[in-house]
Amino acid sequence: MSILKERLQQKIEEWRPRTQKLLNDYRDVVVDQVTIGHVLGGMRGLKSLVTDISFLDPYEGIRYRGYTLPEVFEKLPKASGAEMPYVEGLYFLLLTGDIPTEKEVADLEDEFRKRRILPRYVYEVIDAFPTFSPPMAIFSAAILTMQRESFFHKKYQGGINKLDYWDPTFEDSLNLLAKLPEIAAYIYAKLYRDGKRIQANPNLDMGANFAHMMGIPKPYDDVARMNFILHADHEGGNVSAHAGHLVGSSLSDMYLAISAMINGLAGPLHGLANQEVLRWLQDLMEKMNGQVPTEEEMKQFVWDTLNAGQVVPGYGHAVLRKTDPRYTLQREFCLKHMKDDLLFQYVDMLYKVVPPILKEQGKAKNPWPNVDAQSGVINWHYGITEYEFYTVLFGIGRAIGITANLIWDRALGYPIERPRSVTTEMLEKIAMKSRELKSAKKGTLQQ
Ligand code: HAX
Repeated sequence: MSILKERLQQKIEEWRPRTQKLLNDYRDVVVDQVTIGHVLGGMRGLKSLVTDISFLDPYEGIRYRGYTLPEVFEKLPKASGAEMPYVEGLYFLLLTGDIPTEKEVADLEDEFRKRRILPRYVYEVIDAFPTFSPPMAIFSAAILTMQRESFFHKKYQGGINKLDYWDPTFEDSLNLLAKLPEIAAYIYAKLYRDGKRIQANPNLDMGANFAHMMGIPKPYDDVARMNFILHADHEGGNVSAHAGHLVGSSLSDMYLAISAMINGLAGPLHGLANQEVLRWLQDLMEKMNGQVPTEEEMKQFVWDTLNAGQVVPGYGHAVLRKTDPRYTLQREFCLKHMKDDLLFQYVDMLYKVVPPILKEQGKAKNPWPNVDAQSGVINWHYGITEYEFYTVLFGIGRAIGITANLIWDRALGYPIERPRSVTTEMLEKIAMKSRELKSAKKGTLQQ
């Protein structure tokens, strides 16, 4: 058994009584209250899910297993000479809550290495797509096509104790994660490099191997590591995390759940925003003939977008109420490595210009940039100018967090998700009743 699996098993056994106690002794304790605003407003802010992998504070940003992002980057082991930690180390942390040692990371790297080879039919499925297909659709289909490999599915068919569900789910997760970078690199080669792919180098860690398969020299290995780590998890309620959890809750296996998670990520209000930023900026660059706009010109461009009834991509957030620390960390990387990049200068000017405009417009609750405002420009700088591909990179990272969540969902026996829905008429009746109660109360007070 790998070090990670052994540790995970121990943690699961320690954790189970906590969940059981909450269910047995405190089942009816109120956590939050559901209002009409929640029901009609996408359940925004409603506390109704549980995950221990990460927690998002509106002002501080994400914590993975209790660690802020700067702490994660500082504490996780790094390859010699690397600026960014091993992605494998993050997976160990997300699954166990422990910062791994070099040895533990090396053991996990070895696990991924053993599971890396892509079945031939995956290449064939990717090849069968028309070349103008959106990369996220191909990515999702490539994952889905591997469902036949699911160990969980086979075990379930054969009959398996509920308490052991997490085990084949863990195996599926490692098998899938080990293959995602190669699937993504092959999609890229197929769509934009005439199918000329670079063979994986099994001696490299996940980030370095991805950079190698993309044919991009250093420091892109660090960019890949940073990218996968930053995008891994953002607690349970965002569309991709929730989609993965929801589908997995019916005991659909990892391949089905992660394909669904990828489909949720592919929406422009979620992960696709990273490529929307580039599409939007390209439009401005064309207008400016490649020159950096003045602040006044930039302001006008932002207002034109808003006045056309569109959103400014890369800005705003459903939970965050300050600049996303994932944005800040990427900005620091840009300032160190690509300060003079023209597109970075555009992005940096947006940071100055957009928040006051969104505040003045008065609609967005959070005028500050999110993770997607900065990631595209880095990939562009290192030669991935095909911006429709950027959300695939996000998808590799997010799969790291969602697979970890799904393993724990199974370990703690979370049930199939099944909230109730109501009709508009029912809501109207609830609203009327509340109004009547309020005026009756007011009448009693006045008497
Ligand atoms: N530009 C223009 N208007 C914006 C805006 C933006 N960046 N952000 C929010 N608003 C608008 C909303 O569209 C909404 O308008 P209506 O009242 O007309 O519907 C109003 O402000 C209130 O929205 P909110 O409560 O502040 O934000 P939501 O929780 O509803 O939505 C979004 C959060 C991230 C979807 C939103 O801020 C947005 O559309 N941003 C631009 C797209 C984007 O960057 N998405 C990526 C977010 C991070 C992420 O998930 N990454 O994967």
